[in-house]
Amino acid sequence: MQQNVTQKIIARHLAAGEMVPGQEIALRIDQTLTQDSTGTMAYLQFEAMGIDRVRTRRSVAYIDHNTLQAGFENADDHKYIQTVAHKHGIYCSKPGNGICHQVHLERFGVPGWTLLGSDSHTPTCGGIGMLAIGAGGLDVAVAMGGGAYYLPMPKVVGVTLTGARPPGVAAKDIILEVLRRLSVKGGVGKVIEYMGPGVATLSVPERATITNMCAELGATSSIFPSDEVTCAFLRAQGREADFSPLEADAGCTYDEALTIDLDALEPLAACPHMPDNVATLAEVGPIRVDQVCIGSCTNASYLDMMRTAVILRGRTVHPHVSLVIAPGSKQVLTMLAENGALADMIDAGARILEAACGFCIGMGQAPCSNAVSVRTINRNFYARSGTESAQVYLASCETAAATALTGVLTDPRTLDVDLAVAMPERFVINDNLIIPPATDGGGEVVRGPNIKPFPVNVELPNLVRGEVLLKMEDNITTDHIMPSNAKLLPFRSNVPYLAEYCLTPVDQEFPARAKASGGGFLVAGHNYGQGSSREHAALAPLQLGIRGVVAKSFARIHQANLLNSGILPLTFVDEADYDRIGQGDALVLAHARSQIAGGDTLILRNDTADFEFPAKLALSPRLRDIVLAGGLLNHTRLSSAGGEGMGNSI
Ligand code: MIC
Ligand code: SF4
Repeated sequence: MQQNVTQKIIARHLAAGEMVPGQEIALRIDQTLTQDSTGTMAYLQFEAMGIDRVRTRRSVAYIDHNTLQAGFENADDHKYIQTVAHKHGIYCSKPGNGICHQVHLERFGVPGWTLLGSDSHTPTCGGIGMLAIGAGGLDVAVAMGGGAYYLPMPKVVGVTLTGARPPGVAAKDIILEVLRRLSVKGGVGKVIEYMGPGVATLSVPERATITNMCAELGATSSIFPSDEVTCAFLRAQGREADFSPLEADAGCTYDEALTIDLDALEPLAACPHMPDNVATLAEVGPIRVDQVCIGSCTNASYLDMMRTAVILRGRTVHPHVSLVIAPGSKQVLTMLAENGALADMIDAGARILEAACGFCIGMGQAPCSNAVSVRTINRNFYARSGTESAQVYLASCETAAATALTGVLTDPRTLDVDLAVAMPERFVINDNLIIPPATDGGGEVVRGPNIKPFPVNVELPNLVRGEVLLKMEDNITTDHIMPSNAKLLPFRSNVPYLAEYCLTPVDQEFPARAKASGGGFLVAGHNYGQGSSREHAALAPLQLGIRGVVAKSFARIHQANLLNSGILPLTFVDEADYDRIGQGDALVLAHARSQIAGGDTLILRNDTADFEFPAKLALSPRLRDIVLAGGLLNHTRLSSAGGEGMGNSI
């Protein structure tokens, strides 16, 4: 049977299940990646499994998110990650080496392989033809232990790219156009696969910009074929041996289709506060801009930086704009330093930051009150910049650089600059910040005082009862549920501390209310938990006693994280019931265990408003056992106590 690229990789890695969209499948995982802000938790969980060495083909621990080191906590976490990685067979990419997805693309990604990463933008490596999926830390820990990754078999959306982009129109504009058409929930349960003649016009890093932002579509992953362009990229990285071609079979089918005519595309921007709130620059107009930030795993490749430098060369940043630039990796930064582009940027007035996530995750560069900030990142969620009153627009490097010069949102095509930049024949290769694992069993794992035990749920009781502690609208992000900023990111290995800030962007009083009532339920609209893979967005509610979330729909990774924590993700059968539930109402799920064991539809009761309503909890038998056990860790323990090894997942 003819297969598309996604189906080919899945078929080669299928450990269980049938490739029928929506049905649970298990995938063998070749590579894993973690980053520091989700990694500490993933490695604590990996250690709890008692496995000596990772069983993947390659696992890499990156330190890139929090490199501010404003206190000992952060540096302690780095030390823990480096020592735990060394001991257990994991490569460690030290701070300064670059953003996980950029470095993985450059140095480790292999076409046709699977990659599971504890970061929602892991699909970046789809740009090199990998099936790369973001997941919670616990799922990645299981994969490091050799366990399969379970997920619903995705549908595959075929996106045909025709024509070629006009100069000044970037890969970022392609993915913004996809977001405009599909929305932030349009990709849920799907892999977005690109094809057509336009593919050959895109370099690997440009493809990676596009696959990176499938996270904003809510998609499971996104992928390009592996072709001549891929081969040239790997050759330039000194990794030609990792190349293999991978293309869709002629006549294969897709579950959905979309066509984008690149010739007709123009520069776009995502307006505050959602990545799918996309308009043309002409529609937004020349709004005054206070800050421009260029970088992140979406747009900090060599090409991105060179195009930025070409625009800035010989010019000066506008007096009322602060321009900051963070190259994506040490490789990129070295090359800019060697070819003089870094001097062009500095000369123009750019503030150069280290190769890390930085401002993208609110680690510094919070804009001034009421600022307009134009950023090349992937998320403009409310308050993510660190300034609640700021208005963040997402755009390409070309648009951002042009804007930095004029002080107003500017179409780069209006500047008289030749943007033709060639891909290098050979990248500068120096992996001296990547520490290989120990070959002799490793040394001591160093744990600083900031590392606190994480909450583990108890077996699901038969009567689940509690107050609706917060009622929320559509599209609540994990940045709402568990905010990340320079003050909170150092506490990613300290869930009790983080819980004090859980959902505070929605309601400051929530943590106190949850504690006072001993836990309860959350009620939400569509796409609850979109955004980051951080399982802290499940662990902090667990710490506060949340037993279930009743929502109109969930984002994929967050739903998996809730299940792994033993919190019930319940979906309204009749959305009208959402309107009949008020904050403060008492909800009851009676006979919870038998209801869950008995089927997909559960009956809940609103004791306060005196009515019953149905909610869906559609689970595979494996997930049902996990929920009944009170989460994946409990399930794993119970299964191993019963002599079945480390649970179904391993
Ligand atoms: C993000 O972009 O939100 C992050 C920070 O990279 C997260 C991971 C995290 O919260 O640590 C992600 O996208 O998964
Ligand atoms: Fe880092 Fe931002 Fe990319 Fe997340 S989205 S991995 S914070 S650069």
